[in-house]
Amino acid sequence: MAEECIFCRIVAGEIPSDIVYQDGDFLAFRDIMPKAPTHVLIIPRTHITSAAELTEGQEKLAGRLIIIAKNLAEKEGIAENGFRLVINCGSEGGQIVPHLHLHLIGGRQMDAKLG
Ligand code: DGP
Repeated sequence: MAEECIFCRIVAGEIPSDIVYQDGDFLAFRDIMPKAPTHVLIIPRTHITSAAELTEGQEKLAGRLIIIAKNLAEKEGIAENGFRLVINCGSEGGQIVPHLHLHLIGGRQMDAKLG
């Protein structure tokens, strides 16, 4: 656990969150500043600063993030109409919290253009 990391503190239960999924390796909870009716963050319990820190051999972890997001999209009822998955990486990528997280966003029409 990284002491100063907000998401590590959520994993540790030190900061409350609206958890929608958890298993031994991952946690998913509702974003505190939702950009759409459904906005969930899926994170590994272990501290990985960003997607840029992923290494060869972590394919399973990276893939699980997407599978969990897809399962949650179905559970949230947004899979049929569509949804968006986003990983911001680093400062120019718009990453604010330095703990790898996948945004699952849906429940409204998304702008087709990115950025
Ligand atoms: P990013 O820009 O990709 O680093 O997005 C970080 C997201 O994390 C942002 O949408 C707001 C959310 N967030 C920040 N702090 C908290 C928190 O304490 N609880 C929850 N649930 N979400 C948070």
